[in-house]
Amino acid sequence: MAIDYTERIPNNVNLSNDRVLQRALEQWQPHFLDWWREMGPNDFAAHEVYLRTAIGVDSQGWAHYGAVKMPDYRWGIFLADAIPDRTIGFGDFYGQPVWQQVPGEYRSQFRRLIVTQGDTEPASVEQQHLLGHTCPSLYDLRNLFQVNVEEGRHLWAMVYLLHAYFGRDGREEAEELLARHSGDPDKPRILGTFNEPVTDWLSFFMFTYFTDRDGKFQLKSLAESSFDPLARSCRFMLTEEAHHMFVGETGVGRVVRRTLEVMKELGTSDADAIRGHGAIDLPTVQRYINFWFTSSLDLFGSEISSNAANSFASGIKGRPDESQYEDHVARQATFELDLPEGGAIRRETVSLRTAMNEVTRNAYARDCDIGVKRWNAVIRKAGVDFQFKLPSTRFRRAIGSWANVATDPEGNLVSREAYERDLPGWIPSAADRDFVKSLMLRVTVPGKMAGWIAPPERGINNLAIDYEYVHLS
Ligand code: BYC
Repeated sequence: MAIDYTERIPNNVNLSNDRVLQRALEQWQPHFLDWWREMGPNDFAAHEVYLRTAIGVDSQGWAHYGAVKMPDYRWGIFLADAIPDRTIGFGDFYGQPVWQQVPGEYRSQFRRLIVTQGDTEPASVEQQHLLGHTCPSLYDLRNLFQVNVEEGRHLWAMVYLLHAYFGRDGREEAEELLARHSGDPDKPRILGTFNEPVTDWLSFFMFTYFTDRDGKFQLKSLAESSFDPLARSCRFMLTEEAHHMFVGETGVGRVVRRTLEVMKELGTSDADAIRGHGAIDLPTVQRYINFWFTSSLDLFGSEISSNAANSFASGIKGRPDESQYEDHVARQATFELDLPEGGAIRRETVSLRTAMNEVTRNAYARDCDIGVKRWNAVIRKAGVDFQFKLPSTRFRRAIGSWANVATDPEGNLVSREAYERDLPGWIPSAADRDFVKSLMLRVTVPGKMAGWIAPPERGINNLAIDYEYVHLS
């Protein structure tokens, strides 16, 4: 169904046919806009930004590009088209028709997942609240704002589901989504990573590479859901999410390219010399990778989880790309994993259903490695003897079986003392962060880049790199 932009809330869910729901969402809308003004990139509210907006949900040309002031962005409710006669693709109800309503017995489980998903969206906007002030170029500034407005829209996607299918509880949860704030000591965001500050652009690129990729895998799992409106919301969100990971992969890649240029110019790999020349040495980039990859691994939950088993059994949340598996019921299937036990590592066989978080985490880690290999290929081509490596999924974990287990980045058990001693060299130290922050000086001349990052290969939507993507004057 086409998106109706004549409505106060653009939508393709026939909102005007349900006056009660429409009114409830129209009451939430000003609260969202107040939140955006307070917690979003509001210092740039008066400037036009070259943004894409969804105009349809099909694969051809869903996006329209144009100059928009962010508060005028048309946030709305867009579901991917329904798949006719879709049936449940996994779990105990495998093969039965998908649900258009939430069955009472699964209501709280669905609500918990939708709230958790919804909570991450405004959280990320809050984390990036002030980044615009230190943009390395107008191109990057525009990308930041594109990511921000789309995260705002993803919040709308979850709020629609809460309002439309969870009655009063859902409306209260929708209010709470605007009341919790990233890093707030009293009312923090639900998941750990979304309370980490993102105050420099290297962290932003790492966040969009690693943390948005968790978004990709969680959305893929929810896109399999037996609750069809949730599945359709997530399918459309996935199309928007791809750009965020592109920003991360190319962002880190451009940092690496610039560092390689400086290394070549100076004829050295000495970190101090590279830093002295205003670029970020590769070991520092590796430490940022270590930090953001491990923090994002926690977002998949525990290795062994009864929540995950229940969600799979009832068809609430599947595996990403469920269709690639042969056994969609997984009642008898088992899964082997390594667990820490009394200072040693033990291989254990558990029910596959309880290990669904680990299955998804492993798929995520493999996907993360693809970009790392691309960055490494650029380094190799430059003739530099250095390669990035993802740390082990056991390293620096705060959630699950490996939480608070002392390991090195390779995943070998080490003493607590050795861990405490070596950790500052494995993740960004205060000095690393201060150095990276010292580079964050705003560059806003069209086409110009800060000295620590190479230009992108091409502009947005086939425009030139020196196009004025944000009108600051
Ligand atoms: N921090 O059985 P467990 C995105 C909680 S990112 C704090 O281990 P379960 C985006 C868990 O909630 C994608 N708490 O795991 C990216 C549970 O609490 P309750 C976001 C954590 O339940 C960038 C308890 O521990 N979407 O879209 O199987 C920018 C035991 O849970 C953490 C989703 O996450 C943590 N890291 O799975 C913008 C999808 N991990 O309920 C956006 C929805 C676990 O007992 N969420 N806990 O109080 C889920 O599917 C699941 O809630 C989880 C955990 C995968 C997070």
